[in-house]
Amino acid sequence: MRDFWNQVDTYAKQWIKEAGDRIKASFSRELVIETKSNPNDLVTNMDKDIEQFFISKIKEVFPGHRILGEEGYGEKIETSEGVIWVIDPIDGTMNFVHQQRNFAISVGIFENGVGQAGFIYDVVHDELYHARKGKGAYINDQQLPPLKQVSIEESIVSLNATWVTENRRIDPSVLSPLVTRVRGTRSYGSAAIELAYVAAGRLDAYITMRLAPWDFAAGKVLIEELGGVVTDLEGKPLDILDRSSVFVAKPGLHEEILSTYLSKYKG
Ligand code: 2AM
Ligand code: CA
Ligand code: CA
Ligand code: CA
Repeated sequence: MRDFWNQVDTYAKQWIKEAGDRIKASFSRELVIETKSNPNDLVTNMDKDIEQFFISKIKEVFPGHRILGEEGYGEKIETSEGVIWVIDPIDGTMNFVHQQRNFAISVGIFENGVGQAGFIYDVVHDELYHARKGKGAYINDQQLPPLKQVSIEESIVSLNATWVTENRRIDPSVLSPLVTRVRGTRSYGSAAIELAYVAAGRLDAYITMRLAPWDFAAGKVLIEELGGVVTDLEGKPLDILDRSSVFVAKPGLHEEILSTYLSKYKG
């Protein structure tokens, strides 16, 4: 069994690096940009190309594994049995298009609903965040220490300004007192990068109102391996097959923000 997961890990890393090289090579070519659900929801030929690249590799080496990907080239998945690769080929497509940075490849591998491996690759910085359940978490070859407790006053919380202005998902009065109290707020525009930064201790918490499984799958494995807490905004566990709000934080800080601020949120 250990050999099996080592093999999965080795292939995953190799394919993620290859996918990163394909993305870097695309910087010198013109992108084909389309919109999805609304004019700000972008998808490019590279999002599709990278997802198809992963699917062809996985199908070749692990034909029994199933794949859930944002661009829909995987299969329709209704149960969490067996091994499922949850893939976001480019997380932060808007950043990819406008900035050519602050995007990542995100791959989470689950077995019977339990996260076994997580990979977030910040292609431009060549930083691969990865974790294996029970075996530690790393940035490239450097092992990450367990997450430590921190007070609200000393914490940096990542959230989008949308959630403290009028929007249809959360009353602005829930999070604005938290924003006033924390040391600072940030927003990077890539859920995967924000989750990786919580794992690395660069952020203390991340709050967002709607993510899909491919946005949080890898980050959940990474953060939980380091003792961080991953739930929705009501404090409930995330289902790896469902869209959800997401609240991740260092231990202690999670409980404090949940009881002091998020208890006022009605989902
Ligand atoms: P994406 O770039 O893979 O679409 C942007 O704030 C973050 O939210 C990104 O991680 C983005 O992932 C994600 N996201 C989820 N649903 C989205 C949507 N409908 N439109 C834009 N970004 C979305
Ligand atoms: Ca998208
Ligand atoms: Ca995404
Ligand atoms: Ca994406």
